Amino acid sequence: MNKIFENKETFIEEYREAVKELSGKSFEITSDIDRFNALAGLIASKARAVSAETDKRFAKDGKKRVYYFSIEFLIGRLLDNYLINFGIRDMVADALSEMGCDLDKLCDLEPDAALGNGGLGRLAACFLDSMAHEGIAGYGNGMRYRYGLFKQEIVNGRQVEVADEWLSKGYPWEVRRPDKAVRIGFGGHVVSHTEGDRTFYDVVDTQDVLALPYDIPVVGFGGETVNKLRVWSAEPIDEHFDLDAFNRGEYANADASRADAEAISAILYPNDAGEHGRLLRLKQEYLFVAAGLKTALDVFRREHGNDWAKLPEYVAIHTNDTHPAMCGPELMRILMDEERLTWDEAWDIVTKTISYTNHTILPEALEKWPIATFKKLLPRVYDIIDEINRRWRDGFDTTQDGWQERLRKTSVLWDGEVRMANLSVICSHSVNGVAKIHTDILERSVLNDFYALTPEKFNNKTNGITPRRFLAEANPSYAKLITEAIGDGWLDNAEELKKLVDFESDPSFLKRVAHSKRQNKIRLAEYVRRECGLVIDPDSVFDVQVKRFHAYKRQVMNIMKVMDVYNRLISDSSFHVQPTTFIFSGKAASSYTFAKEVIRLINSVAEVVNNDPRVNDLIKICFIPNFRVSNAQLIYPAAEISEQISTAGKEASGTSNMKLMMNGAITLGTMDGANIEIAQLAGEENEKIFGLTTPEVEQLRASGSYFAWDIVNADRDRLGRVMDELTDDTFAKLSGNFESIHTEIMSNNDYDLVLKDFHSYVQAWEELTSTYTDAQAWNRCALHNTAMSGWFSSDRTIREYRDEIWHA
Ligand code: 26Q
Repeated sequence: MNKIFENKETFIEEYREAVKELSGKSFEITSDIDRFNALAGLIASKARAVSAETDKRFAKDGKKRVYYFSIEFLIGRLLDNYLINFGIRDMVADALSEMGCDLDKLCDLEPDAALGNGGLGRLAACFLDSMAHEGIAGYGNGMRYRYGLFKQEIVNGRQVEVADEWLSKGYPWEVRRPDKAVRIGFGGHVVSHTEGDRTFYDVVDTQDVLALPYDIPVVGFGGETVNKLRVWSAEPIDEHFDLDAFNRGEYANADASRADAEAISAILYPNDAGEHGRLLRLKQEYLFVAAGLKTALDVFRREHGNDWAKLPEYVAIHTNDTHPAMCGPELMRILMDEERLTWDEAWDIVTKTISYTNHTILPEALEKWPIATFKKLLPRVYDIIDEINRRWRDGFDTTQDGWQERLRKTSVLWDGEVRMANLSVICSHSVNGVAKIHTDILERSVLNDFYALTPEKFNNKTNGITPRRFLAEANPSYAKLITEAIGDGWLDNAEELKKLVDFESDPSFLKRVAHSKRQNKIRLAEYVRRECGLVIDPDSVFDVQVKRFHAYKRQVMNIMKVMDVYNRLISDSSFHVQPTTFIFSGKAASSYTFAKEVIRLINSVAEVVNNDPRVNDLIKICFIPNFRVSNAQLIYPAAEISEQISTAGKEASGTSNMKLMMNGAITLGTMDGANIEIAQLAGEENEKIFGLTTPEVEQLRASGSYFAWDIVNADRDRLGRVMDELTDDTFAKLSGNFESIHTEIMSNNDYDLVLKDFHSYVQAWEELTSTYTDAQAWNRCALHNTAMSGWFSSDRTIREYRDEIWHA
């Protein structure tokens, strides 16, 4: 363990000094925000010192460097996490309390860096944690958005988006590095000149912006390795400030070039299909790719000189989805146009250096760009893509049956569009999915034509989560109990959680498990009372679905289940349920009308149900606004049922399923994504699985014999009633009925199979909750889930990437 403070006394001394330096005042009269900034600043400076040592060690050892390119890093808050990873959390909490100050309160003041949408961005953040823990020289490369993902407010049941000004109070973790700025050219045109038998290309008349890096330290658990996350901000090249315009009173015009450049890193785009084709998004993608590659190549050159053939030996470039797909053509451009390698030399290096992870099989989510847009913005990169495509076609074996169809499906350029997934596959030596079934689907269908040509490129890397943040930090009472039972080795090696199996038949231990869960439920109930003004009962079952809103995730099926339960409670006196609090949280992309209507439906049903004295002590519905990493850390530990109910074949992996499992929630889910591996590890008897499987979904669709109306008509009493209530005024109390949801489901013949799976879902829920009264059996099952969750540590995932993809 790296000791960054001699002892508590030296910590207090240094901390007082830091507070004084930052605020000019002595500790006693400073505000909490000054105290937070000084503490984070102090830890950040220690982290940077260890980072410099780490870097020296890596350089001396000739370590391969791994660059993780991701347009999102959903890192959340860092202070608590870094104190845990440095192994000084208890000491610092103690010291602060001696100083009359509460560490938790200070941690709560940290802005929640929301530089990501959901799963993909949080995965990137967990990977940074695990790379540092595993001692990998791993660096994040991403974007520094001025506004993170919007803040969600709920007004009259509806989602309202508010700008997230996360930088407004300063951000103590980052260091601006103007010395490492990179000039990025957009537009212009390609010129060529010949030297001997070679032609060289260049782009002239470009409009340039400056990519400015900010470095954030990444502290690995154990404190031995501190890596870096580098995020890029766009700025004007030089101050094109127009004094004449300013003096004429045209203030906006005077600073126009600044505004144009800064727009590139102003906002994070939502993960909604409707956002494709925005020029600014393409600029973002190129900016962080071009600037990040420049960083990686500069480091390589410094350490290994100009022997580019050695690049794959010392550098791995990993592309998180297709958003960094320009890594391929941009690296080709640098190696050919700037370093003067031939195409063949450069191509060999590029394909040995780059690897690609796919995160979705939804066809509407596969990234495509109009060729015309692309060519105009990035003419040279486009020409290289054109050449990659031409060579790909030329290499086709036209003696094989069906080659034309295969060519159509694998081409990068088709129908006037650049297909980024195909570009990513062709430029990579490795292509992976994020759960076993997801990789199977990629191989069997979405990328089947590539798989047929190069099966050896394909591999699976089931996602993982960091147990430091999602167990140790989020759930301190459970973590303490676990450590008392099995020691603290699980922090380092989460597979040690398996030792908890020995305690599954220990009634007194199970009672303590239940006690910790109850404390976490009380903690969440207090948060809910503060944030929503709603009182929820910690003795009810906490049934939780928290994730982005999307049709395939089927939050609508969940709330329809609640509507059905409510209907039966008020009309059937023989019907009983286990008292339950249905907890929802998550954001919908601002242009995704259906998803936003589902949020309004949940809040509208809540309004009616929560105010109906007939059911009040039985069911409550709670929508927690503004789901983000910080409140997720309160929600997961309090959950007892983990709702993972996507249509089979649609959720690539899911990671909230893993976070909930690790915190002792029981999965109520379909056989989709990583739910399958969860059920295998924990045993199906310790989860509740329902609904159609992927092959059944495929068969049903292919048969053409599915008629949504038949399902509704076959069950007028319950499903029919729920559907009717979407269009009548039962739940139209806040702002109108839900005709649009009804229409969306029926006019698409129940595309997401909400109606088809409804019955088995409600039944599974009833069966599962009916077992809640046997507290001991329930707690045993909860503990078993935690015990078997260790495999889902992102440390395991990262070791697989290291050994099988990066060879680092
Ligand atoms: C693309 C083009 C233009 C604008 C936005 C986007 C965009 C942005 C973000 C497209 C997709 C995303 C995010 C996708 C995502 O989070 N996918 C999830 O990744 C997780 C980690 O692998 C999986 O566990 C989830 O199953 C998957 O849905």
